[in-house]
Amino acid sequence: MSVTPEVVPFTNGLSPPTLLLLSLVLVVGLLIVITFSRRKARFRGNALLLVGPQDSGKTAIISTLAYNQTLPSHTSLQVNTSLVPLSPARFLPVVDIPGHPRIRDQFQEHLVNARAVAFVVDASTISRNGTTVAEHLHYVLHAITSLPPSHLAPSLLILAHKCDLMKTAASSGSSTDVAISRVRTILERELEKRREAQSSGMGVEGLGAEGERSDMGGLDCSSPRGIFKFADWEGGEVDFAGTWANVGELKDEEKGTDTDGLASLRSWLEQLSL
Ligand SMILES: Nc1nc2c(ncn2[C@@H]2O[C@H](COP(=O)(O)OP(=O)(O)O)[C@@H](O)[C@H]2O)c(=O)[nH]1
Ligand SMILES: [Mg+2]
Repeated sequence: MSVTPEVVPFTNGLSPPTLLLLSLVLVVGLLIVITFSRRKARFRGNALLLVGPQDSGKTAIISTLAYNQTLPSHTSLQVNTSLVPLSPARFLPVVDIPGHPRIRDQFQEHLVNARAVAFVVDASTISRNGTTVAEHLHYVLHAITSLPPSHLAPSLLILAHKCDLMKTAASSGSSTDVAISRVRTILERELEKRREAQSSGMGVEGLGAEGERSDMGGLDCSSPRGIFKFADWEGGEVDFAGTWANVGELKDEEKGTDTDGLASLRSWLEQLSL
């Protein structure tokens, strides 16, 4: 004798208001799950990229961070990666991307793995090189703002480096403050020139011989009339720090408490939740 099991819908015995409530809870639950999974899907890498013009000091910075010494300098034509110890048991992959125009395009490949980007500027020569340094920075700003929406933009730090070479009058404050304000002012002025040239349809200088990129974006600002200011940059927050690497030219009394000149970079890295 076979027994046919009676199929009872589980909703039996539930009053319509309860049913309505149940389906509401279900829909809200689903929405929450979808939102969270979307958020999780936004990807951000874990590396620090060191970019910037040739000879600005990127290799000196990475070797000081990784090995506590600067190695004899040679023009590098290769991307360099090192694991840098942060606080105990935390290691940060740092990628040094040479500024040579032919190699700097590799920046974009590494950008997808970046938690942070440090644009290294030689503060002692920025007054002379402002235009070309700004052109390079424009390229970096453009690349950051062109990341797909599935990516969280990396944090951006502009390093006014070689602060030890800044000749400052005693009255004008510490050499790092002077270096930072000079780098900020000059780059803002040069980037504003590029933005203005673009918006008036004149186009801007291309990047080296490899191609005109007058369509490069990345300079949008929320300020009145869109004037370029780092504080108003729509691509995210831009931080500044002043550093120097110990290349053996500093006397002990000039070093103060910062023994290798990179304390401000280290503390910036510590506050990123890596
Ligand atoms: N005085 C001084 N020289 C530096 C500093 N950092 C780097 N240099 C020198 O600047 C030159 C270029 O540095 P390097 O790290 O090779 O620059 P990169 O091309 O950006 O990798 C080398 O001769 C370094 O010794 C610094 O903070 N102060
Ligand atoms: Mg180098």
